[in-house]
Amino acid sequence: MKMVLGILNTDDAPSAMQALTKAGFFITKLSTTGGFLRAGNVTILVGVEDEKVQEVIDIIHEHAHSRTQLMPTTSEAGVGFFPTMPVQVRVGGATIFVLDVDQFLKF
Ligand code: 2BA
Repeated sequence: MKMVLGILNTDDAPSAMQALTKAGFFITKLSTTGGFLRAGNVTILVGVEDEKVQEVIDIIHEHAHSRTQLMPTTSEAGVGFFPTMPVQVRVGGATIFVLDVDQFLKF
């Protein structure tokens, strides 16, 4: 068994989760924050049999789109911080990790 851990853009997560649920997968959604942009994203956990991993990845891929986001920056000028031009950052639609599961128990 595997655990597919997907970090999704907040805008893509609802349709990806709807498609995964429709396909019969069980999902847990976590509200998370990216360490770099400090913007909200969505992390989903999907526990699946090994042969279903690719189907989960394909569904997420179908619904995840990369986009550019603006990152506000500041500079220190000796008299305090002031805003400078925001930097464009290319953010992927989804970052996926596939982990081995030792045990899967439900009580
Ligand atoms: P953030 O950490 O907010 O990163 C947003 C985007 O900023 C990244 O997009 C990447 O384009 C850029 N970025 C991140 N860290 C950087 C760094 N140290 N130097 C330069 N640019 C950097 P993605 O790579 O598509 O990542 C989207 C989100 O997925 C990330 O949000 C983070 O929450 C998660 N993520 C990506 N890779 C990860 C990893 N190896 N481990 C844990 N989380 C990861």
